[in-house]
Amino acid sequence: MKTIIPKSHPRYESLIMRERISEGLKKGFVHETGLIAHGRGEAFDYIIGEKTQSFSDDAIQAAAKALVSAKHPVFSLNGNVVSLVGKESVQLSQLIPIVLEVNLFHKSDQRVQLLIKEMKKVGAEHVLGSHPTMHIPNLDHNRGLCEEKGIFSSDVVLVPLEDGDRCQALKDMGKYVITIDLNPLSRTAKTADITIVDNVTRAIPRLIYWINQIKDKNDDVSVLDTWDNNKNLKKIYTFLSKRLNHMD
Ligand code: PTJ
Repeated sequence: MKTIIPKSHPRYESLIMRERISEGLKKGFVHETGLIAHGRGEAFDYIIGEKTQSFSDDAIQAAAKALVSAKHPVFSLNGNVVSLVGKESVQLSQLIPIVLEVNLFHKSDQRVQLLIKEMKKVGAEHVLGSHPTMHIPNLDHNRGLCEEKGIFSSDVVLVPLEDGDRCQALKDMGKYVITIDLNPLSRTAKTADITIVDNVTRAIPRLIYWINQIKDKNDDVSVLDTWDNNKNLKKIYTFLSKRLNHMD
């Protein structure tokens, strides 16, 4: 039976996310370990303050610029992302435009098909992922499989909730990697070119906001050489340690 969560509940947003992930698991979108990943994310979100902090917004703005100036941007979707922000991902894909590709850590044809179907149900016209003929070099197992017209030939790739190995392998291919990861200590966070330390449920709508701000302006939107990801991560570590020290 579906749990009804009253809007007045002080932890409404967080509980709704849990419901979506749990529904995603029942429908076969989310892998069972996706629940663990979500719990880890929740813990970091709690410490971050469950809002988009200024350092995250700076990273989102930089990501917007990188995506708008990209020649062949690709958005890599997994089970958690489709369950939490499927609709918003479609909006983003139509706005830039950006190619959508279902690319899973725990790959199975069945989950790929289910997720593509779900993305189409929420408005996507075309979603790659069902014909992965290429392999990301130096990434063992079939989690390295990807589509030639998608991730393989992308210049900028948006990979939320990613694993460190694949993030590194994408960088080794010369891709400009943007990630969204609530854990600023993860290997992915440290490896990506732009790390957005925020919940994907807040980061994607905010990314849409920033893209709308810059998209049709003729300003020089190049960010690829100017964004200092390590500097931003250091700001986050300082923020977190101060916050923890002042929590009574
Ligand atoms: O659907 P699949 O098969 O591709 O599997 C997806 C998961 C997420 C299970 C897989 O990629 C995985 O195991 O990821 P990790 O290595 O646990 O990394 C996920 C990262 O995302 C962790 O650092 C979490 O803190 C973070 N995270 C979890 N939920 C969110 C999040 N970051 C942003 N927003 C969230 N809602």
